[in-house]
This record gives sequence, C-alpha cells and structure tokens, in this order.
Amino acid sequence: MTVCEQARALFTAQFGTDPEGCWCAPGRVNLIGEHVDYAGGLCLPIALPQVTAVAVRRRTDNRLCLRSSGFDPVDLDLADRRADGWAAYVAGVVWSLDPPGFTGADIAVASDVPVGAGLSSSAALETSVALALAELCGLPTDTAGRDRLAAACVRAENDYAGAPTGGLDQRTALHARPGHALLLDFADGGAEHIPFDATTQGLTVLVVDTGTGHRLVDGQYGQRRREVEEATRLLGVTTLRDAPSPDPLADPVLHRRARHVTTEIARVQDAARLLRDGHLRELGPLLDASHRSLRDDFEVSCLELDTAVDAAVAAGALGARMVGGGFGGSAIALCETQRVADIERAVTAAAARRDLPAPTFLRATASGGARRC
Ligand code: GAF
Repeated sequence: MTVCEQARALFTAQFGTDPEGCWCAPGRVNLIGEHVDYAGGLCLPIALPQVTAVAVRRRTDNRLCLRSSGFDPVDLDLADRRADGWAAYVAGVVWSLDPPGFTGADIAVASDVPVGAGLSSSAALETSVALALAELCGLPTDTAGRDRLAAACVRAENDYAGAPTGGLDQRTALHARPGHALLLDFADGGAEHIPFDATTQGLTVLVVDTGTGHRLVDGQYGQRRREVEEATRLLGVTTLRDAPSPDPLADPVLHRRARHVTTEIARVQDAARLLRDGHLRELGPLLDASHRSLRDDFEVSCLELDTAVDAAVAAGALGARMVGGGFGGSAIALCETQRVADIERAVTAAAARRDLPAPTFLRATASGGARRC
C-alpha cells in the first residue's frame, strides 16, 4: 500500500466514511546551504520520495479530530487556539492559514518520512495539511499561493509548535519538482529549479540516519539564530548575505557563526553553478567544506554525525555532510553508486566501534512537492 492509500484506509477505519480527498508532501534533504535560511541566504535542497499523507473530510462543529498510525489520537476545539505535541503542527496550520469558511475536519495521517531524523517530517505534515485546506477552501495553489502556504506553515511551526525554524523545509515541500534541485533565495523569495539527476551519472545521494534524534535542537537552534541576529546587528547589515566579511566582529564566537553563514552562502552559489553545468561529481569538496564549517564554526554537529561523515569519506564517498538543524539526525554522502554498499558497511562499522546507534540508510532521488494523491 502507498502512504496515501494508508492514510485513506486509516481514515475509513477511524471515521467510518470516505475522506473528501488525500494530499501528501515530501521530506527533504538539503544538498547544501545549512543554517542560512534565517540569514537571508541560499539553500539547495531536494525533496525525498518519502511523504506524509493526510486524508481529510470537513466538519461543521469547529472540531479537529486527528488520527495517525504513529501518534496518539487527538480531538480538539479550534476555538481553544492551543495544541500540544504533533497536533500543534496540524492545528497551527489551521490557525495560521485561517482558510475562509473552514469549520473543522477529521484528518487521518500516514507517513514514511522518518521522524526526528532531520529529514523534515514536521514540514511534510504542515504542508500536506496546508495544501489540503487550500484546495478544500478555494485558496490559490499556484506558485504565489504556495509561497503563502509555506509562510503560514512557518508561522505554525514558530508560533504554535514553538520551533523557531526558518523556511527551508516548508518551501522545499511545497515547491520541489521531480528530477530537480531547488535553489531557494531567502533574501528575495526567489526559486530556481535546477535539473538534478544523480542516477544517470552513476551517482547516489546516500542519506545516513544516525538514529540520534535532534538532541537539544530547540534551545541550541534558537541560540544560533540569536547569535546570527546579533552578528548581523553588529555588522550593520540587513542580513548576513550583505556582509562582505565577518572580520570586523571582535567576539570570536560571533565571528565564527558569521563566517559559517557567509562561506556557506558562497558554497551554495558554487554548487548551483556546478549543477547547472551538470558537474555533479565536483560537489564533493563543497559538501566536505560545508560539514567542517557546520562542525567547527557553527558548532551544530555531534559525534554521531562526525563519525558517519568521516567514515563515508574514508570509504570513498565523493563528499559528505550533516544535514538539517544538526545535534543528531542525518548526514548525506555523495557516492559512486557502485560504492554505496561498501560505504554503508563502513559507516555502520564506524558507529559500532564507537558504541553508537546503528545507522539506517535511504537513497535520495529528487522528488516532487506537495500534491493531491
Ligand atoms: C531546520 C530548520 F527547520 C530549517 O529552517 C533550517 O534552518 C535547517 O534546520 C538548517 O539549515 O531544518
């Protein structure tokens, strides 16, 4: 059964009727451009084939009844305007989007996006709900409409789920196209779809889920954002994108944080050029440099991620880096497809040598964004 079929089946089993429709949205991996979305930077993600699907039927009594194969059921009154746990991601989208004429819904959720792996399972849930509500309530879902849905999902995450994240995950889930990477500009809101077909070049983007959840992500992520804001203020620029150099910053921590942001944005520009020219193999050194910068300057890596990245590169990956917010979660390794099995074995062995959780692996192919299914 596909994930969408699972959501429909769960809906029928739980609510005793058919849904009005089913919508899904993908997880993502960011090829490069980490911790720069909230600094007016550039990111270069692809959407994963793994999706979260929501089967939905509207109600008329202002209640939201949520069922999921992975989480406890939740029934809530929309007038309360507060929700906890996974329900906050769904209800938060309702409250942020405020779709015209919406008076509640039954929603069944199924997903194969790994949760807590830094692969954007929360944005997949938010954006599948947002697209469902938009289509049911007649909101536009063209490119500009999807921009507004992404903004509402970010507000849901910031204001109701309490995660002070940027817009990388939501914009990727709503705008990605199959066979393309998505160059997202967080200064002017622009997006460019760049063909990305690793498979035909004999390459694989291997995702290594370290099995370590985003430890400390809330506090540490918020702290990094505040440091970036402080560096921006001290440098007298609107965003760090406009800062010619972090050198005027006397504080060594702020200097390192700003150096990560400015060098990472330059690496994304280089990576986008390589992709446009079809030189995927040459991405490797940029991935390695991104990881070093996240580890040493931005300090968002951890033993599990460093172990996976180092082992992948030592076993022949062309380049590797942590992805997402960090402090656990996943890494990617760009590999010659014929080397993937060796690299997986080496990464698994390295984790075992250090008594770390056994990693699991996905192969990322650039997939499509949120859609009806
Ligand atoms: C998390 C956040 F949700 C994104 O907005 C982004 O900042 C990312 O970490 C780091 O690049 O996924």
